Amino acid sequence: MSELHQPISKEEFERIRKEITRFRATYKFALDEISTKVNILKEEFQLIHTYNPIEHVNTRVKSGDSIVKKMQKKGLPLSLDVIEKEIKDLAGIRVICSFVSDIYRISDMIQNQADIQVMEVKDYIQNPKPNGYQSLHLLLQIPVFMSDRTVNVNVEMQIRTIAMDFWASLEHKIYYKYNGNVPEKLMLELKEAADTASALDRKMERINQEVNILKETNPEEDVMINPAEMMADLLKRMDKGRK
Ligand code: 0O2
Repeated sequence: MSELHQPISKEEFERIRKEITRFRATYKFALDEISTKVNILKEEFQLIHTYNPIEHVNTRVKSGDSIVKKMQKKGLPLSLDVIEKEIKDLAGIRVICSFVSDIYRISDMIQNQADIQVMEVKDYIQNPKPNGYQSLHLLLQIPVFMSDRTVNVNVEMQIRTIAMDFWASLEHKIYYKYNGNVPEKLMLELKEAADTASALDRKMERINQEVNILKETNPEEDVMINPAEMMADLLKRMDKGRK
């Protein structure tokens, strides 16, 4: 009988259950912290620059099922210490941006935050994977302050455009549908679709740049405003924003 099949006491079962709950909670807290950071950047951009570079944000703690599959694939034992050491994306945040230039802007801002340690950067935009996958991956370490200790937690941040995300979610479904053995013809079509998505991103970036240049050379006409009226108007707008 393998070690896994040895009967364990109720107390031992309860101890392991608590340990796993605490383990998962640590990654959830890290995601709460990084989400706050991204949301602050998003709101600040909206308020100060009246421009929002972030379309949407998703977070997830890797499911137990995915962890077990990954550990089995790597031929490693299911112990929390080994899982923590070997799986770097237990906590994942995906930031979807409007334009490729926004990806690097957000990445720089995150990397420059004093309490964040950048462990690794994988730029699959400059160097797409052979199947066409594109995204900027940052492996970050952020401190989580608990009641009795501070833990530095790994978080994988994937930053990509809407087009990259559309491609990746479809490819992910196809990959799992075929259990990793995607037929050659479909792989070629997916690669073509990735190139099309990439061309679309380049085109949108160019259009956006042209619009920005137009805005700079043709600013809206200045209107003479009474400063007191302007102040009152701005304060009222802030009230509305707060509701
Ligand atoms: P899920 O379900 O998203 O969590 P690793 O696989 O982490 O041991 P690797 O390949 O060096 O090692 O990691 P990398 O390149 O940083 O990729 C990790 C994650 O990026 C994946 O997590 C996917 O989310 C995404 N990714 C990477 N390559 C591809 C790809 O070709 N297609 C798609 N759709 N996503 C990709 P998981 O754990 O594989 O999946």
